Amino acid sequence: MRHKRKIGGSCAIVGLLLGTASGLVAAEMPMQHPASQEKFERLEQPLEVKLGVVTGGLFLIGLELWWFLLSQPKAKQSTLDEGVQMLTIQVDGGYLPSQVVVKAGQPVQLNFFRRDPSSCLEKILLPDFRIAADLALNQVTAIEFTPNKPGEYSFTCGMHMFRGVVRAE
Ligand SMILES: [Cu+2]
Repeated sequence: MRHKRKIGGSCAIVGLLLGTASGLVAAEMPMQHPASQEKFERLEQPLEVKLGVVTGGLFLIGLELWWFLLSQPKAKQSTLDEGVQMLTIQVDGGYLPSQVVVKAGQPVQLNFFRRDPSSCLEKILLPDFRIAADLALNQVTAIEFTPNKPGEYSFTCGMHMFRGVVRAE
């Protein structure tokens, strides 16, 4: 299931790029070649094809927005262990859960369990706490910090491609 999500995400990105690219090409062609405009008009594709490209592009853009903005899994609450708020985060094609909720002013321990071999996810960054750590494959790496103020603190992979949020309340 997790794998399907990952593949779906890549497909959505590729689809968006293709949709945007073909849309841009279609839109810019006549402007870039004003001299050959007549030629283009004669060879022009039927309206249905254009509408299809536009509709497809819009659909893919919508899919992309949904993917990144609305399909986020629900935030997970931490559990308390000897005064430390503990949470395990699976690192596999992203972060699961990608949103966690903790109490401000109390120490937090995030246990990152990296299952994904891709080098993209080998580093974890928490810029708000000046933390940068390597995640060993198939091992749990504990990251500890204390969010003193309520707010949202993000954690990302080394290249900021994957992102998660710690919400301190
Ligand atoms: Cu990355």
